Amino acid sequence: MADRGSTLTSNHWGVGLVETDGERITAVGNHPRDPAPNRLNENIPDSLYGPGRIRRPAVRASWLEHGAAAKRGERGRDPFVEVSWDEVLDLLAGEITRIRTEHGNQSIYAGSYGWSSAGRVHHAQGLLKRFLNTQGGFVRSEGNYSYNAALVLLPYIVGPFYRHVPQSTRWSVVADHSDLVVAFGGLAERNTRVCDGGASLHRFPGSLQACADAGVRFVNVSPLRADMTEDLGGEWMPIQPGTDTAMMLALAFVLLEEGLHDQAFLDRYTVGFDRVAAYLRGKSDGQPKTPQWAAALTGLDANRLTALAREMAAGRTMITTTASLQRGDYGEQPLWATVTLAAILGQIGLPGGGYTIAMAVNANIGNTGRLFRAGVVDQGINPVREMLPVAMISEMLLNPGGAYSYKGQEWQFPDARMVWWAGGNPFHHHQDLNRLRDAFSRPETVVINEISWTATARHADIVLPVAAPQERTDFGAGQSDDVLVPMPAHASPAYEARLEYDIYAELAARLGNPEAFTKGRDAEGWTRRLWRDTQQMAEKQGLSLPDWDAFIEGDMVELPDPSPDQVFLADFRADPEGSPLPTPSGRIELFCAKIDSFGLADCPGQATWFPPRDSREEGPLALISGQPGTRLHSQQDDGAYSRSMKIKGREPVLIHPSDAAARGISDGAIVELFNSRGRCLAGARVTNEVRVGCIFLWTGAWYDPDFESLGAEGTPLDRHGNPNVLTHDLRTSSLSQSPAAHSARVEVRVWPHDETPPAVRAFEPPTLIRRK
Ligand SMILES: Nc1nc2c(c(=O)[nH]1)N[C@H]1C(S)=C(S)[C@@H](COP(=O)(O)OP(=O)(O)OC[C@H]3O[C@@H](n4cnc5c(=O)[nH]c(N)nc54)[C@H](O)[C@@H]3O)O[C@H]1N2
Ligand SMILES: Nc1nc2c(c(=O)[nH]1)N[C@H]1C(S)=C(S)[C@@H](COP(=O)(O)OP(=O)(O)OC[C@H]3O[C@@H](n4cnc5c(=O)[nH]c(N)nc54)[C@H](O)[C@@H]3O)O[C@H]1N2
Ligand SMILES: [Mo]
Repeated sequence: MADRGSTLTSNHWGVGLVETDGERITAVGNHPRDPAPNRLNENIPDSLYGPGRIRRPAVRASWLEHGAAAKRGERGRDPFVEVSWDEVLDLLAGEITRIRTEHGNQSIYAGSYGWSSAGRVHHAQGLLKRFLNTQGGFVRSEGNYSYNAALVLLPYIVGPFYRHVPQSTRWSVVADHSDLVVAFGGLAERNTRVCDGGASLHRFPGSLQACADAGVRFVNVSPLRADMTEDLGGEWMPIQPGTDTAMMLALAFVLLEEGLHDQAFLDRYTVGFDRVAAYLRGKSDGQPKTPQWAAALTGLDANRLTALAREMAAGRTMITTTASLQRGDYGEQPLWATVTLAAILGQIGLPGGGYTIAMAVNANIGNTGRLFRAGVVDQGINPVREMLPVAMISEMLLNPGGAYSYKGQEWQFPDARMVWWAGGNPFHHHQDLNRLRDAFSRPETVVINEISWTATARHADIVLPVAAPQERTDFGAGQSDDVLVPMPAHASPAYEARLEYDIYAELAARLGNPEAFTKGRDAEGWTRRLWRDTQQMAEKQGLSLPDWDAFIEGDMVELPDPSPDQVFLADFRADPEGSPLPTPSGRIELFCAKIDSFGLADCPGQATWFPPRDSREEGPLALISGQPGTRLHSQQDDGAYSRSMKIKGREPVLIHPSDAAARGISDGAIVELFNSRGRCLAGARVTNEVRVGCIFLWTGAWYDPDFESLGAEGTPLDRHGNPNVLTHDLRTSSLSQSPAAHSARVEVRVWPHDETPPAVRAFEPPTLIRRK
């Protein structure tokens, strides 16, 4: 190994420069051309070789003994038996055959949501789906955890989210044209360390600084001051989470009452403003959406809201709304209210005006785009029709055959007997983990491909240890990244881990149709094939890429930005008849007859205020579980950088000094967070960076249930600090059925000083025993 010239690798958080000792990866640094490198690469070496790495195939002990008749409620606490690759593949091939024969392919759920790793060929979900499609198919999932409400809502009212993101206005245009940026959910640098498929050159900090240098004024509407770097000199409006819709409606109310709305824009480019105006004035519900009304809900000053509305109308204003807002109760509403407010201002489609959704939720939005797509392993055709809106996993497993509503239609849950996950960690990403544990006690067989002993791996029956990105040959070409990165294998797969490609090829051989999966190629053959496809796509753009052998030994290849001066919806503004929107009316739907016709109480036909659902009884504090700065989600939480930020081994929870004082909590103390759904420990970080009444616990600390310490409802204490033991598993609305993690309430108390808190065990492997 490591005989290649290139030392590069690609991750969702950036390019890495790999150092090895000839056998193992010893350090990973950053690319010298990255203008704003981060420290996430520091997690790699420890995570690859630490105790959390899965070393050999493993089978849950009682499943090995009893197969699908094994007790299912013991998942997550049962010991495992390590077995050989031959044995595990024989077992799995037999189980696939049994499930297919007894229940059909529609009983295999392989929606398998998750971010897995960068790399075009060794894409975990893509390969799993390709394999299962050659075996009769599987139940897929639809949507994602990131911006699902946007995915479903926006096509009805403006156009697909996947048009918003690549076409969003560039920061350089904001610097040149905007006077004011009002950022709902802030513009957190921490989140721009990452982009799916790769974030090679981190331009966000520089782009924002250029705006500030050009005199653009920023307003950070967020419960966290740190969601905007101090250098920008922005104003912090510490809003109560879940109340942005009220604030946006109040801003719109002021514009309307003061005649600052752009009637000509509304007439020409939108439908339904009369309904919006009636709602703003309280004609339809008796409540005018005044700044005083919004002030009571948001905790912001009514006069400041009035003044802000006037400032927004006085110059060129860009409204940005992060994804976080729509990952809360009724998450469709802040999106619709954003569009409504921007339409009333009338600057949509003008340089530096209008709105963008999901600005600052990744490195590349607003900074760069991709000139051409890259080659991809074809997933084939899935003969199974059944699907699942991605966040309904617990509901599906708990209610096979149950009915639900989605996009205005009635659907039925499939009866999933086998669950197969590759490249995701539901015991990190899903809400209400105690409910998920219950749900995971239902299927007959749970299979996982993993690098590390995550909580999901511990809840599986069959665990397949797989190679990490630095242990396989591939190339990085992120969806919106303007760079192609060679990813030579720098070390052999550690211990007995294998390439997932090889695992499927062997399974397909056991099931009798290997060619259907491999098409006669090995993994390296696919890599060359995909590179050739990529070269051809480049050629169509007049660019010539090096051939594979030169590329894989060389440096990353930078591509020109296809549209550096992009202005979102400029084409529509210039010619609304010639470039209509793909909505029913061809215009922006401030009132949407289609959605209205669904008759959904939780998502009516126009932007509407709903208060978040958790009652005060759940706890006095609002819990925000934002993305961690020290890792990607739960990936490599056992790495050096992620661990360095823990407090006595627990995930830090940010709490305001007055909330801390009221509970006798001092900085660095171990605290217990709890509500009716669950409990976890965390380390207190007392800081006035957070709003009063609000606490922050980052996502991604590996869930670490202590079955020795059961709460009143029989729920185990999470020793480490995963917020999803506290979040609710309600959907944003029955329109989109999206996750709503950011709308949980909790209470916090000091862990009693005289009691030693239980040690964190998350980074150790589960108990491994000998076969009976
Ligand atoms: N409370 C709360 N919960 C949230 C959120 C929130 O804001 N609050 N945010 C949500 C969001 S936006 C998201 S996107 C999700 C993220 O949820 P996930 O995408 O599930 O999180 P990751 O930690 O990235 O999980 C990826 C897993 O894949 C494994 N992996 C990496 N590479 C490979 C590979 O090549 N093959 C295989 N087989 N496995 C691999 C990693 O070890 C890791 O365990 O979390 C969601 N959950
Ligand atoms: N370093 C790092 N970066 C990441 C990720 C990661 O795991 N690590 N994950 C990536 C992924 S998959 C995604 S989807 C994006 C997610 O991007 P976002 O969804 O934007 O990220 P969050 O961190 O959940 O939220 C951003 C901020 O929104 C604020 N906020 C939360 N709720 C509310 C609210 O109701 N109102 C207002 N006004 N503000 C609120 C919080 O202060 C929070 O800090 O991040 C990406 N970037
Ligand atoms: Mo996400």
